[in-house]
Amino acid sequence: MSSTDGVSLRALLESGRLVRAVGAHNALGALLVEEAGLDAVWASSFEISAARCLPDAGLLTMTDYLQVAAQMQESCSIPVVADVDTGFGGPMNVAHMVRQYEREGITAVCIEDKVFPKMNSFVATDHTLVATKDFCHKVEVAKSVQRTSRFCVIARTEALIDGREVAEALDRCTRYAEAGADAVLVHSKSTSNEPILRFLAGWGGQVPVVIVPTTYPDWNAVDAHGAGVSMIIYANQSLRAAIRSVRETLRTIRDEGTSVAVEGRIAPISEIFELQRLDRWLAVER
Ligand code: SPV
Ligand code: MG
Repeated sequence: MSSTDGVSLRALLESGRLVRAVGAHNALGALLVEEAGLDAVWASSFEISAARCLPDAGLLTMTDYLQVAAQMQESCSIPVVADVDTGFGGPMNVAHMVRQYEREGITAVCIEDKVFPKMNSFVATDHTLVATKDFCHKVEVAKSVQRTSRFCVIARTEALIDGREVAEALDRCTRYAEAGADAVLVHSKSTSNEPILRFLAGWGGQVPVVIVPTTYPDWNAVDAHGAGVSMIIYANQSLRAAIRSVRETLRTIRDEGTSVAVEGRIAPISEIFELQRLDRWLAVER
């Protein structure tokens, strides 16, 4: 089942409950997010690029990202929130992107206000932003071409990533909401939640606020929700967990000459059959 049939991000945001999304880079990762009882999958540009051993620097094409997001949405029934960077270029690229993503069953995209090609927010480099009015135009274009009312556009500001003041993040997000954004994402690389708390104190509540607490992970979800956050994205923890775990397993196999020592801590084949929904496939054959 895809989220064309299932619950949309819009419905989750409108419920007033905290929405928790977790990053993934393929269909299996998306299914694991759903299986864990989380609300949405973040089709992370960082994870999807890393899965190709490439930096998150706008190297992959829209088609590359869309293919992964669509496969994720096919594998699970919770909404996939597609991280579409800058929208892959200018307003025309944004229009094309929204049409293609919506056609593939994606119900939410997140576009950010950096210059194309962007660089991952945690890289110590330039994070130049486009002018506020130019990004508002992208948001308006995205909203004007969507075909169904359930499609959601999250407008993300990188103002704090670019070292600008909370006041600018607030001004940008206010204008993005006025341009039609269904939610705003305020990203931060601070090791404290303090800039986000100041943002929330100044936010008028026009649309829901989304955060990505990668560098301030100690802020509990319940407390963040209480402070006015509607959605939290745990953007890359699955990938980081997988890398650590696979490395440890491979080292053990290399050093011990057998896989005996890892057998108790790796998934049995039967679990993989379940994730493949093998029973259902075999029923088709019968
Ligand atoms: C991603 O996961 O690709 C994101 C979040 O956009 S960040 O890596 O923090 O930029
Ligand atoms: Mg990204």
